[in-house]
Amino acid sequence: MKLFFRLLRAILGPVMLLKERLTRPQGVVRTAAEQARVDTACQNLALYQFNTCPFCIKVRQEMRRLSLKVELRDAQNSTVNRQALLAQGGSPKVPCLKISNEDGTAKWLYESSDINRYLQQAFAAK
Ligand SMILES: N[C@@H](CCC(=O)N[C@@H](CS)C(=O)NCC(=O)O)C(=O)O
Repeated sequence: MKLFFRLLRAILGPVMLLKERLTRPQGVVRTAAEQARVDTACQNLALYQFNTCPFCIKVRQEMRRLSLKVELRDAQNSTVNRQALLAQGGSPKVPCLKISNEDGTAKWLYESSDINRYLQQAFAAK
């Protein structure tokens, strides 16, 4: 059974990554000053994710559509990232967006739809 799922993942993974590449959205274009402001704001964000998780791909595509440079943290192959996600976020589930605050606290936002809604509200053109 384990082997079956491993095989399924091995086949579907590259297909999903190819589809992600082929359907890559055009990012919104901002003025240089506005993009610099957005880039600075994105330094407070990190996406814990798996490369071939469809929900993570959905969030990555939204980040591309909004032209957001958000650090991606592999929670599948990196023990450090996986442990941080579980210990600080409370669940090993991905995608999860870590939103760091100036005072050192952080919010761990789960659920791809909620993450995309947050990104749209924070970064979509007004
Ligand atoms: N409803 C969630 C589904 C997320 C989900 O099922 N993620 C899977 C990977 S594709 C996961 O984290 N599985 C590991 C786990 O639940 O511990 C969303 O839209 O973000």
